[in-house]
Amino acid sequence: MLRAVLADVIHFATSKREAEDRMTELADLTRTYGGLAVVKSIQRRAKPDYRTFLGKGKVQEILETFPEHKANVLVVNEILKPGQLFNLEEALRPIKMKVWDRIDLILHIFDKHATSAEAKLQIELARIRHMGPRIYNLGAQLGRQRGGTGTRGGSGEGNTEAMKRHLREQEQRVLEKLKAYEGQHAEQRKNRSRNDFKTVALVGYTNAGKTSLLNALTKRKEYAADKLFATLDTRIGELYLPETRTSVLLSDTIGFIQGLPPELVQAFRSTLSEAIHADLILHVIDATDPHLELKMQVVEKILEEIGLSDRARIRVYNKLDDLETEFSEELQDAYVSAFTKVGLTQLKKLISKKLSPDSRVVPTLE
Ligand SMILES: Nc1nc2c(ncn2[C@@H]2O[C@H](COP(=O)(O)OP(=O)(O)OP(=O)(O)O)[C@@H](O)[C@H]2O)c(=O)[nH]1
Ligand SMILES: [Mg+2]
Repeated sequence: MLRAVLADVIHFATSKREAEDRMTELADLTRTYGGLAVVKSIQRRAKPDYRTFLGKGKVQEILETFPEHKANVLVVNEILKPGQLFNLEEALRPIKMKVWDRIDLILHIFDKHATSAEAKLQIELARIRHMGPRIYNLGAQLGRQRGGTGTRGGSGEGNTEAMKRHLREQEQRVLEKLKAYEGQHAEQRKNRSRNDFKTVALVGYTNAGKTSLLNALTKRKEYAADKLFATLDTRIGELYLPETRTSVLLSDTIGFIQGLPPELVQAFRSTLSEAIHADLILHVIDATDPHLELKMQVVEKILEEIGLSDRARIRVYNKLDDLETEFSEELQDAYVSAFTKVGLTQLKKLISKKLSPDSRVVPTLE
């Protein structure tokens, strides 16, 4: 069982509310992994300690309270620099505590939930890319620890050289295997467009209700859960549009989350390929989320990173059944509940409208 100390370092200017919400998300991630948060620590500083991320006093406190909490991993709510990870692990070695950053935790969740071979490969690639800089830094760290050059740093250097080479070779192997899947996806897409299917992709922050909407709109019954990253693969269902009496294909995929570096997003390219090639994007938003603005920005940014900023898009505000406050509705957006199915007819109308040829720019024939 994972017993975690959750630690965050925030700036003095960050509001209490924002600090608590950051911590809640980290605790949710820990719960999603199946772990227990035994300590939640928020430290205010001008900036994280460059050596150990957390201040000296905090590290000391973790060491001292160990007998009480018996935590076995420290999870830091940021991306650690390789040197910081190394120094923290050194400092916590006496109590054998592991150190993870936010990305390590997310990768562990992915790993636990992944079922398909393709998802597993993508996680492997993300892991390699997250590990890379740490290994590159290790040689330098070891060298410095031994008192700089000229001492017996040689074997350490040699080892890290071998590790770097190994990592590069692993990355190549994984990339090649993933290429085969990308080829398959491309083939499937070709068949669909030959059969004249338009494609619509559900995207959004994790836990927004994408899978629930896929289930409500199609006959599929996929796993939806109050967990982050319940879905890691692409799922596709058929959606009938009464307006135009046509069917389109609706795809669901992995949710987005803040703080994912672009290299990691890129590792999921092939899972995201349905979204990348979709005719229309449905951006699903949890209307009850107090942070919907921030989360919408996170999604927009990731869409931009995968080259989708200009794609036709509908914003779909979900969970209306659970919404207590008033909402000012915009005509171009959809307001729905996957639970009560309210708003789904209107959503389908909006989809038909966006997909019908006269609503887009028709290229002139030469
Ligand atoms: N009240 C309410 N809850 C909803 C609605 N739609 C989804 N939920 C809940 O929101 C949580 C997340 O739903 P999912 O459909 O798994 O969300 P997702 O976006 O696919 O999440 P990931 O795959 O984990 O990224 C679940 O607990 C659902 O029961 C809705 O219309 N109303
Ligand atoms: Mg899902």
